[in-house]
Amino acid sequence: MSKKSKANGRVVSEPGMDNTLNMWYTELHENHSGNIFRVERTLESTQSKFQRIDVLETTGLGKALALYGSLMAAEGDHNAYNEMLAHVPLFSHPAPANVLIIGGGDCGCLTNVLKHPQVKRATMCEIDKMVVEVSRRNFPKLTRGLDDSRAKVMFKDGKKFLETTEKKFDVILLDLSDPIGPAAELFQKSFHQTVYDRLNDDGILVAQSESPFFNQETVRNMFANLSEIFPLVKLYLCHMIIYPSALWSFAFCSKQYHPLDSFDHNRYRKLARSMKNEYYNDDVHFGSFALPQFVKKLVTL
Ligand code: SPD
Repeated sequence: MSKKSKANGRVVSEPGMDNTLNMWYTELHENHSGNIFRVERTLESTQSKFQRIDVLETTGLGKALALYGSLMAAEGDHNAYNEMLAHVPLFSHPAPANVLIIGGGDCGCLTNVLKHPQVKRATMCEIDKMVVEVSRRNFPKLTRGLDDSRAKVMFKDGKKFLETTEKKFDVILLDLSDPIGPAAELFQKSFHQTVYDRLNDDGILVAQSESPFFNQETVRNMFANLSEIFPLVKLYLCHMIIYPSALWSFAFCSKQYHPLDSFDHNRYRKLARSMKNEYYNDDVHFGSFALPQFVKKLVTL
């Protein structure tokens, strides 16, 4: 029954509009499902030569970075992706002095690589300078590594760089967005062969390899290709709330070292406290290689 007063008649109001500031970021996966995060405001929105770049202040996950409408990083995701991409190979290699990151514009991987005192030089080759600039302005925790004297950042096409450099690396990390647009080339076998050639004889490559739930063909094809190049290829997982399916995969590819047999327990124990990790630890290192059956099937050739 509507409220009524003698003087004013029936009260007219729309309580459903009390909360009009009701903005949501929606990211669809395969056009049938998706992630949705509540947005307080847009902090930056710009277009670089390569892609659209947005920084959003979200309600639940703090600041978040989206490239071409796909979330890459958020303050509240516990840094799982960056820590797993960096620490799993670095604790599996006995002397990771020279590390190369291809991509990685938000600098979260670089910052984690530089938590290792064994690293003498961490080179990051990112095609889009604007991603690094936007990240530096908005994500101080992720970009801390930029101020480390061991960091060397270049703004170049990663494929061209690796095809022309004569340098060799102990560890190469492919911190890539998705296999679309110009980055697609960096997911292909010919590029992985170039990476293999630029690794030292005991080198390790880790490549992000997409969602084992939504991108099964990508995972299957990448692992088949990589297994034709590297003697040892293992898939490992992490939980990433902002990525499709919240489950993410990495390809650990090695010329010599096994990620579990070569794990350096002593070095980990010495460094664990100072690293201030939010996701990675020694148990997670080992557990991340335990695969659910549906993932195991993707990489069983
Ligand atoms: N669809 C999002 C997949 C993102 C994977 N890579 C992220 C790179 C962030 N440095």
